Amino acid sequence: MTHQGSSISSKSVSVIIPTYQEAGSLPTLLDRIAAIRDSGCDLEVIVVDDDSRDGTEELFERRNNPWERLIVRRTERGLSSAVLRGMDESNHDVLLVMDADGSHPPEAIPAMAQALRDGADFSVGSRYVPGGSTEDGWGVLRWVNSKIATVMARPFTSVRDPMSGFFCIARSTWKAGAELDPIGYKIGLELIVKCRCVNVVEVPIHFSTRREGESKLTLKVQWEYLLHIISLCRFKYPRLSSFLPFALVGLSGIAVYVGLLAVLGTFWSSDETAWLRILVAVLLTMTWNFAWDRRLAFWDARGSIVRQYFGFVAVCAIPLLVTYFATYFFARSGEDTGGFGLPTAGLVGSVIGSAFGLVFNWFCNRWLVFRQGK
Ligand SMILES: Nc1nc2c(ncn2[C@@H]2O[C@H](COP(=O)(O)OP(=O)(O)O)[C@@H](O)[C@H]2O)c(=O)[nH]1
Ligand SMILES: [Mg+2]
Repeated sequence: MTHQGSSISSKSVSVIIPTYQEAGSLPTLLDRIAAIRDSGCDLEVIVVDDDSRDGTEELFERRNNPWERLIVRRTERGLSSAVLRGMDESNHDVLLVMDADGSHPPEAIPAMAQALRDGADFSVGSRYVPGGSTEDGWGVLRWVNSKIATVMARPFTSVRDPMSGFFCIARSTWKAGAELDPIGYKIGLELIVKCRCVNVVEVPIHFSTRREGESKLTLKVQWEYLLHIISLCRFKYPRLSSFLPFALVGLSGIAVYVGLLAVLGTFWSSDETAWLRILVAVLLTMTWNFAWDRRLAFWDARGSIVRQYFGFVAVCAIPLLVTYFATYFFARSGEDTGGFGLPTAGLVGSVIGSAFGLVFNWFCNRWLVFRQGK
């Protein structure tokens, strides 16, 4: 979907800056932004600070400029929700988000806003397009990190630098999008996906290394990024995001089943009760699959867990029957030709039953057992 980017006539930009402990960097940044304003780009600045208590509030009191606003959140925390808060409080048609640490050059703001007026759905200050660059001195680890994160964003956008954190979107595009989930650190990527931005323009920037304060890129942030990618997959590719985990859980079920038979066999080896052993292993494996499928493949289902469980077991019974009859058929045809023993027939039968079950169970579970909520 392309939005009405070209209908944005306003020259005014709301610059939103989330901050945590950035009092050291803010004065220079605000001065650079003020210089852009003086050169004819009408803008307001909204800084959303998470109760840093580092002099940020005093700084704004001293500056006392009507176009520079500070919002201090006393109880809430988090980069993405801070950005959303700033967007909520903004007044102009063009919204631009940037870091406070000086890594994003505010001098690129007019070009990024112009890209929207020229019809883009979204514009990014980009390190990885011709003319863009990164300041030397990035550790190898940080570079690898950024590259991996970028590759993981590939299924959602072909933008070369979706991670820069320096981006611009029209209010109308944001409002027309799906509800946003401020999970994780990459609200830019969230906006591209949820607001279905197709025409994304990259404006080359020189990305500086922060001079003051510390980066918040921690292990926790990386874990949250992974969860964020999963949630975006579920939004953009709902079928695939359900079927793939379903297939993997199915595979794990084979290992669980074989393992259970082996373990049960060590202390319960009577031949007469072999059928009972198999039944116990089958039931436990089904329960294993149910628990994981419910979490990973049918995360969005509504309804009672008991009903779901019995539905799941009932659906499983059909591929088990297929396996049984296929095994029986091949064992019989083996008898006639003298070539097919029972273990081989069992193997062929279970491969057929599993392949059938993979497709059949997924469809039945998706449409009958784990029905989606509204
Ligand atoms: N309000 C708010 N801002 C944050 C939070 N975490 C990071 N920031 C700000 O978000 C921007 C990006 O964070 P930064 O540490 O530079 O991340 P990096 O560029 O990936 O190293 C900076 O301006 C931070 O001050 C947070 O929890 N709340
Ligand atoms: Mg930064």
